[in-house]
Amino acid sequence: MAPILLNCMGSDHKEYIEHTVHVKNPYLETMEEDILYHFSLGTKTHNLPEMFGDVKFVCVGGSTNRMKAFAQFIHGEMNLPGSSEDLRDICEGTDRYCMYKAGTVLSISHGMGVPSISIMLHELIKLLHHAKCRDVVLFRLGTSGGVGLAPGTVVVTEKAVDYSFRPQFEQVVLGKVITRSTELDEGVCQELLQCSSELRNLPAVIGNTMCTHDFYEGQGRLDGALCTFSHEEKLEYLQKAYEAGVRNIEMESTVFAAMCRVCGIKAAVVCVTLLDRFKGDQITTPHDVLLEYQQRPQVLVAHFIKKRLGIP
Ligand code: R2B
Ligand code: URA
Repeated sequence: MAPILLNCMGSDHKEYIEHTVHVKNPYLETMEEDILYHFSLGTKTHNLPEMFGDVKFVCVGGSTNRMKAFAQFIHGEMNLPGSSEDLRDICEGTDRYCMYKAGTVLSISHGMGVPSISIMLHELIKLLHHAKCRDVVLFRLGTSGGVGLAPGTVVVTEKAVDYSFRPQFEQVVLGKVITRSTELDEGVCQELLQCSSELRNLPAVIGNTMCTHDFYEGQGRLDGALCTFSHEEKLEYLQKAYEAGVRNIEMESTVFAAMCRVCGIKAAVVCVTLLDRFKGDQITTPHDVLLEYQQRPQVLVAHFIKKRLGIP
């Protein structure tokens, strides 16, 4: 039905739909001002089209330090003028999230877990809409627990799945559960895998990513403050996950995929695995090795962005 509808609306409209960020809220248009509270930005206090209108790539990740480091890294990789040390936190009016802009790349932190990233995504999607951004690609760069993979492997997510390995995200709205699909952009996913093959020291696979609402019990860890299951039961669950195509476990991918999909934004999830969950729960890898692992999603996505922009 959708293509017929689009044809009726004419090719200009179709082009508009394909390239812009869609907010799905009729009330937004009626608001005189929109305050993006957790970014400390607003439509009356800031000229959002001027500040962000040229943004083409948005990279989000859990930690503020990592996303600042990514902005500085991509600034250097893109040979942008000025010093990367001079990049300022655009959200300095709040300590909820940080935001840096390097050329056409925006780097933002989202904290840990679904509620934290979903608040950030509501405000980010509105920001991109108010700024009239076009053809934006959104990446989540993160860490994860691997399922049957060598630590340090980067997983590019095919489908983000829930605790039952279903490609869906459940949101409670007015006391009722709304289910949204979590499929990600296949083209961007394949392009990222191709990019990984062009880089040294960047083992990468495509696989499903399981998103949980907890790091310990929710991910079947035996080392939390609470544990109600046996070692055998943990392994049985991980084996089922593996058989369902799950290759890593983290805490944000389903809502990320669902919100981007509804709003027509091409999106990808790129997470490095810090350990193999079949082999343990505690993260015992030395700090310097972990730091290098955490740079891998950044290096991969930087390569993707440079390739898209034609930067050698
Ligand atoms: C990965 O790492 C964090 C937990 O340590 C969480 O934000 C995630 O998805
Ligand atoms: N992040 C997670 O959510 N789980 C892990 O095991 C490691 C990082």
